[in-house]
Amino acid sequence: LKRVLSGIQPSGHLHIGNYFGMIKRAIEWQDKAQTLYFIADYHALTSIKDPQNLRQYVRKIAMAFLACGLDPIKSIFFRQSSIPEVHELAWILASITPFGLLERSHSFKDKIAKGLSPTLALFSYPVLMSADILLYQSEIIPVGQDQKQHLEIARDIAQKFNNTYGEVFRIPEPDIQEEVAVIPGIDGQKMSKSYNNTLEIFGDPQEFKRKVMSIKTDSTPIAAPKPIQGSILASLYKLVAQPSEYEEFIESMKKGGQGYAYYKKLLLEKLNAYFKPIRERYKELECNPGYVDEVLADGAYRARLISQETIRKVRQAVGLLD
Ligand code: AQP
Repeated sequence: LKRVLSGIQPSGHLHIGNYFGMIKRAIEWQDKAQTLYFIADYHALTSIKDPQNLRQYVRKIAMAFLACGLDPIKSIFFRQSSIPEVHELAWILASITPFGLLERSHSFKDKIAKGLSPTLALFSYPVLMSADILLYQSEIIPVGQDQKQHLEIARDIAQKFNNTYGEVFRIPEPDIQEEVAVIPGIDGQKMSKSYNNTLEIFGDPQEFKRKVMSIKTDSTPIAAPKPIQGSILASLYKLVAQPSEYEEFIESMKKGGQGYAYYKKLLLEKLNAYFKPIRERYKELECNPGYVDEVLADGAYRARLISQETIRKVRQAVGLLD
């Protein structure tokens, strides 16, 4: 069986970009591969400085992933910080990582442009992410397009390690689905917590409605045909509707005669119908905090069996073990 791994940062609330870009695909892999999914709480420390917030986000992201269909028997589901070996590996990988490789990271530059302070941790994020992947000998990494460069860095580091010390690591591959690689936010940029343009799946329903109704559109008059190319409404509708419903939707837009509010309401209904069962499961999980703790403890135990085996090989390879 192939080994599939992915992670999500508990740095805010789960949005539909995370769901369609990564989680949905991650859930599909559960029946075809050995799957490991984790809550990247060490990574979240680069942006979340309030301990109480971090605790809450970890719990909410864990419930969200479970509600979306993560099966804790089929998948190993754990917190990144439950596995200390990841830091040992990150240090060893850092020792062979060229500075210039990290200097080219778009994500680092973007995050600084968005106002995050340029800490050492933010700069070396791709090294810790490489350790996350390689520690579990992962082969397939379902992610959104924004993680593509990080995956390339992980591949480079794994190859460099193998060339220097002998074959220890499998070389991971990104699994990026073209149609959902970049889900647009309500302003048309990539949906992202830090752009404040997200549609949060488990947030307040009124706020969800308000955000859907404020999706950016052009100023085409009501009677005029609406452009499909670049339409955020059409892109989002396609994610949650049947193909025939989507065809009807865009045919109607092309014909004209309705204002944008009409299409926004259709989208809102479809989104709510799509996420209804997932939201119901989330509500059930909220009533059962002990269950989430148990799942994460069991996942940590199973993840650690793999991480300890890898770290032994790594220590041997680099000369830290006799
Ligand atoms: N808009 C998106 N379209 C497709 N995939 C997306 N992902 C995030 N946004 C989109 C994918 O979701 C997974 C988990 O994301 P994350 O929370 O670990 O990282 P992120 O990319 O930092 O999420 P945000 O909302 O974009 O946060 P900020 O603003 O902090 O950067 C990843 O696989 C990601 O590709």
